[in-house]
Amino acid sequence: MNKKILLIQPTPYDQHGVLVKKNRLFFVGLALPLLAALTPEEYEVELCYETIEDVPFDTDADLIGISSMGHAVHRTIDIANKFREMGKTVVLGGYMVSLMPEEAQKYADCVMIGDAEETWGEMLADYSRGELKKVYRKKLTKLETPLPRYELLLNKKIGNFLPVQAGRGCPKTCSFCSVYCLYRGQ
Ligand code: B12
Repeated sequence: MNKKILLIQPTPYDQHGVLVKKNRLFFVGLALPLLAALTPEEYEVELCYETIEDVPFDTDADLIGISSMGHAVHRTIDIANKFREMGKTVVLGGYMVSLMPEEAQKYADCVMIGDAEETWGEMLADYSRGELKKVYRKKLTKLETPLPRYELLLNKKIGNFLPVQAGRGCPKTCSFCSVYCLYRGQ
């Protein structure tokens, strides 16, 4: 088992089953560079935003982390299946997985529910000992989060600004919103 992790944000399929690709992803999500920042230094971390780049299926990384949003859930499953067929270990996390963890477990070696700040390091330690658990879930009590590894984004085709996060969750309880479904107004 090597010390390299590939983190992927899948792109959705369009109505014809073709992957949605763009020249530029103007507003990049922070989940991947944040997971990279939570990763111990001995690991090499590579990020892939599939909307603007191709998934390197020939990667030598043994551990593959995939972030899921609802619109790209079918692609998430396809990528997970392909890597697992190659014998890689697949960890799924993010909004969609957190809302449907039982379903997600069918396609992954490990599922992380909710925020990863307090579980990512534990999962990596378990993984390196060969004791990976099927599910990790720890409610965030206080948002103490490192600076995302922005330098891993700088050479990518993104907008000319970088996002920052001001918090997590939302005090509103709008029935149509995934943030409410996950955080329940907290
Ligand atoms: C930035 C953002 C975008 C950006 C970038 C998206 C991208 N693909 O990278 C843009 C503007 C492009 C965007 C677009 C869309 N977005 Co958007 N977006 C966000 C936003 C505001 C912030 C996300 C973020 O960076 N958060 C900060 C990071 C650090 O937090 P996080 O993502 O939650 O990650 C933590 C955990 O979830 C977990 N985690 C996340 N991924 C993984 C992976 C692994 C392996 C593990 C272990 C853990 C893990 O660990 C992280 C640290 O704790 C969220 C709302 C929100 N407040 O979170 C919506 C949100 C993610 N978006 C959403 C939606 C619906 C969309 C669109 C589909 C909207 C549309 N109809 O077009 C499009 C999709 C476009 C596309 N092709 O990707 C929904 C997703 C709902 C769902 N069920 O999946 C959200 C939750 C908004 C909402 N109110 O419902 N979005």
